[in-house]
Amino acid sequence: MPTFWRDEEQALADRFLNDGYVVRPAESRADLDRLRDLLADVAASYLSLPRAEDKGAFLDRIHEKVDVGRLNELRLAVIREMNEEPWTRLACFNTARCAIEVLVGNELAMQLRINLSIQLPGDDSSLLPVHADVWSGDSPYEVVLWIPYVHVYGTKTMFILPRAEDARHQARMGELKLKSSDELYRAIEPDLRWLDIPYGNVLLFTQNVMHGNIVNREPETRWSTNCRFKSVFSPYHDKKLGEFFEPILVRPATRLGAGYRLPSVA
Ligand SMILES: O=C(O)CCC(=O)C(=O)O
Ligand SMILES: [Fe+2]
Repeated sequence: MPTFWRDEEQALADRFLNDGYVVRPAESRADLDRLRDLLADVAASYLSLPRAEDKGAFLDRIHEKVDVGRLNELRLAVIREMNEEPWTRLACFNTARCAIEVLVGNELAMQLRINLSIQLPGDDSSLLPVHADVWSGDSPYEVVLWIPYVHVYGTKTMFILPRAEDARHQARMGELKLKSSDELYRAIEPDLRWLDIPYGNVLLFTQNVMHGNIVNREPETRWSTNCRFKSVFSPYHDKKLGEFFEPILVRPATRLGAGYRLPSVA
């Protein structure tokens, strides 16, 4: 039987299946820059600072302007403004649209609200210890588009457990009777990948594998957004269509099919 995959799409799919993630250049640098600039300008306005010339450097050094006490307020303000702008979800999608169509499908549901994570150096108040989102109500059919707005590396990035290692550790979790996420972290630590992602690239990953972050010990602040996509007809879990997800691309044949009624013969 001939493969129905195109070569380059097959290569992308294989990489994703093998590792559980792929890092690739943003498909639209203009959309990525526009998102980054929005984050920087909204943060500047919230902190009553002039708009920065170099938006990336401003984001990297935001810890010089805001302390942990006010961080959550800032984060919520930026999330609100980002989600009020009508163009931001489309811009996110445009950074990875072809890859998402290859990895997830071309009839898609997208998360309604984009999440933002800001991690100041030394801040232990906004951590996401090792987890797989599917353990807490996400559908295993979801793929996360994770976009960094600064160069992320070392402890400033997130870690992920590649699929094979994840399967090995998940198989042993019952027998190890790990009592805390700290113990779990110590067990998987040797196999973790710390994703070094220069600005200009995006990450797509499955939240079926373990991932998370630790205290950022680098001298710069991390800024990233995450947003989930799934095939519109794949099974939903706690995060429902219409509440958490919204269809963004439904093809004509599906519309025709969904709206069709057989003529009544009675
Ligand atoms: O941003 C991070 O460090 C973790 C993100 C995460 O856990 C997620 O998007 O599911
Ligand atoms: Fe997660």
